Amino acid sequence: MSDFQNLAQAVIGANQQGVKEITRSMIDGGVDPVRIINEGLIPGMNVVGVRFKAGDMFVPEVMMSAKAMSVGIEMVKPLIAEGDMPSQGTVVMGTVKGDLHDIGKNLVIMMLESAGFKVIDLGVDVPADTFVKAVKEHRAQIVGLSALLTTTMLAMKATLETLRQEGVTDRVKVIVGGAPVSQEFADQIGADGYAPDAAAAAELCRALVS
Ligand code: B12
Repeated sequence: MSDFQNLAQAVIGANQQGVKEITRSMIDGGVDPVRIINEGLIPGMNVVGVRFKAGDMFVPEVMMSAKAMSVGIEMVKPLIAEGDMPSQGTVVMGTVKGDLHDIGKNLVIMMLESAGFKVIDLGVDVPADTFVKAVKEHRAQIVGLSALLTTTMLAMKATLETLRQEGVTDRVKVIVGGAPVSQEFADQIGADGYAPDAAAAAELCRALVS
């Protein structure tokens, strides 16, 4: 098995020590940190997702895998954010009300930071008003909404409506994402953009501010 496969396997097995050791040896071996994430850590978490869906893994195990994944992420993060890139602008990011998933959002944040954006992370279960306040306070150019549940896609729509009512959408672009979200849904609710993954999210933000 390749290092990438071993790393994915360690995430699947919630083997924090394994993730730590393999990630360390890959970093020391000069492997591109973005590849460590995209070809090792994320594929591992994807398998966890499939098994969870099939009922072969349960919530506590999924959380342990998520924890193992974040051990690796924390190790590569400083390497990606390295280099004093000029700020491209400010992005406010959060997972919408009722939704506690944040692994994907955190990955998007990491990619945005590495692309030179300043990111204000509002965390999870974020009420619409908090987004409004943060955009005003930080003079953000972009707001990113994340949702992982079909039920909280409705909260995403409601959040966008609040941003519109408060006049915030006149000066910021709203982008949306998360596993159940699609370009079609983004168009339907009138978002300015959608991206299927963290790398595409960084591209999207670059395009929106240029
Ligand atoms: C990990 C996980 C959990 C963890 C979350 C831990 C955490 N800190 O995030 C825990 C165990 C807590 C959890 C809880 C629940 N979960 Co859950 N969970 C998952 C799982 C397995 C993986 C999600 C994940 O992290 N994926 C990896 C990341 C990297 O991918 P991602 O989030 O999609 O993000 C990427 C893109 O979507 C995009 N992106 C994400 N956000 C944004 C934002 C913007 C602006 C942009 C541009 C892009 C973008 O970029 C990211 C990086 O590439 C998924 C299954 C799946 N395959 O999605 C189920 C899943 C999302 N959960 C599900 C469910 C049902 C639940 C619970 C209701 C379970 C329960 N009965 O208690 C609760 C809900 C809690 C709540 N109120 O939120 C369902 C949702 C079903 C549905 N259609 O609504 C899923 C799909 C599993 C399933 N098939 O049943 N879950």
